[in-house]
Amino acid sequence: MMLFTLLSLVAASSWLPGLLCAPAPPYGEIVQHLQTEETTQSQETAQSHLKCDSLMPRREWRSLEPEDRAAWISAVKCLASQRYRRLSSHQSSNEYSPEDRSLYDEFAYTHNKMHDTAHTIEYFLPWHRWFLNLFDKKLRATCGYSGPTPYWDWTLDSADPFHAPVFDGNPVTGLGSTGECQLKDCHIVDGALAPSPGSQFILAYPIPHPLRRNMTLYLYGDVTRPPLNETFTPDRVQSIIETSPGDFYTFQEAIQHSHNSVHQLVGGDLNEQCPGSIPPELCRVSYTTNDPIFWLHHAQMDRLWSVWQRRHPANFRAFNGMPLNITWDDYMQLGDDIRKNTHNYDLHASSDFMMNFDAMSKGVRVRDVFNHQIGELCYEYV
Ligand SMILES: *[C@@H]1O[C@H](CO)[C@@H](O)[C@H](O)[C@H]1NC(C)=O
Ligand SMILES: *[C@@H]1O[C@H](CO)[C@@H](O)[C@H](O)[C@H]1NC(C)=O
Ligand SMILES: *[C@@H]1O[C@H](CO)[C@@H](O)[C@H](O)[C@H]1NC(C)=O
Ligand SMILES: [Cu+2]
Repeated sequence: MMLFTLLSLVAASSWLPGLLCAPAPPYGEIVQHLQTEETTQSQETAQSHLKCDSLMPRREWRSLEPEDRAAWISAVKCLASQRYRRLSSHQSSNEYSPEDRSLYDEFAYTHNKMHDTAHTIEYFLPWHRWFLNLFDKKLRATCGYSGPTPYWDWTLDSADPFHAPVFDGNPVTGLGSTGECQLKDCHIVDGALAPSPGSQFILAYPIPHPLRRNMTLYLYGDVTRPPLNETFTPDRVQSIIETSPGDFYTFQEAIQHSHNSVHQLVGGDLNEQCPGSIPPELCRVSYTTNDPIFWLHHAQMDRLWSVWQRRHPANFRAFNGMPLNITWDDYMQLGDDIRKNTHNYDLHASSDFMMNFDAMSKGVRVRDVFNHQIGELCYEYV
């Protein structure tokens, strides 16, 4: 009982509006201590079943009021203006000096560091569900954002992706369009994130640079390939949601292809393309969260998972690295035949797996993020 009371207090306090964006403190100061991985398993389970006082709404970007769009963008810029120094246990000699990094960059750092445990494997959707939640809470606690969490439903723009409302060039409410690749190494030149005398949105990784985009309808600009927008039409996505009831991995594999196309279509930072001054061999990094569209794009991914979870009773808690009826013994007998037409199967995939978020949060079990309407998540798509 004591435990529950204590935990409710913690959960409630994380929703209190934080300080409004203050001027960046002197370089080198620790701005914020992030949580460590000390939470015990019993707390984990208890916390993940707490009922929510209310559900935070997540809305499509174009349905946000212009004030909310402006407020979300300025909160992102606020986070990017907070200097941040990593806790000493996570410092290493080849890292950038603290004055070059912001709290916003911390998410790019963590995303890159955890890349291999969070991508092209079954933990992709659950890992990003928690990661987005961390970002959303940081934006509210540190920079006072209080509006809806935005997502970008790219199916609505598949017929004409370059004119999607998310690429609006309005200097206050717009996230901006493509970059200037001829003269400026693909730096964006319009919208509220473009460099301007009174406003700098500079990303630290892999080297300090303004936001970059390089939109294209074709992967690598190769017009003999199918246009990228074919993979995220409303029909395609609907059929992905309808097929494979109960088979999480098959759903995730299919939807991940649509997701990849969106990264590739936007190009630049979102597609992990490094600034031109970096030699390609030093560019094996994933700082894709540099582009704030990342958060809208992945909220859409999270929403589609949520839609799929509710589409069929077998889906809600479905989780697997391969079809569920195949056991380890089957695999030992049948060997690679079982893997035919598949890849990245993890026979030990389990919803008990504790996902790792580096210094950014405690570890979180897959099963603790199945339901985003309880526990520490408490949001809904509207
Ligand atoms: C993809 O986008 C292009 C450019 O806007 C458009 O001409 C084409 O019809 C779109 N394709 C689909 C399948 O919607
Ligand atoms: C922009 O993307 C195109 C392919 O879509 C590529 O050929 C070009 O090199 C890219 N430009 C830069 C500066 O990265
Ligand atoms: C798994 O189930 C499917 C259909 O339910 C079946 O076709 C397949 O043979 C089963 N696989 C194994 C290894 O039992
Ligand atoms: Cu990612």
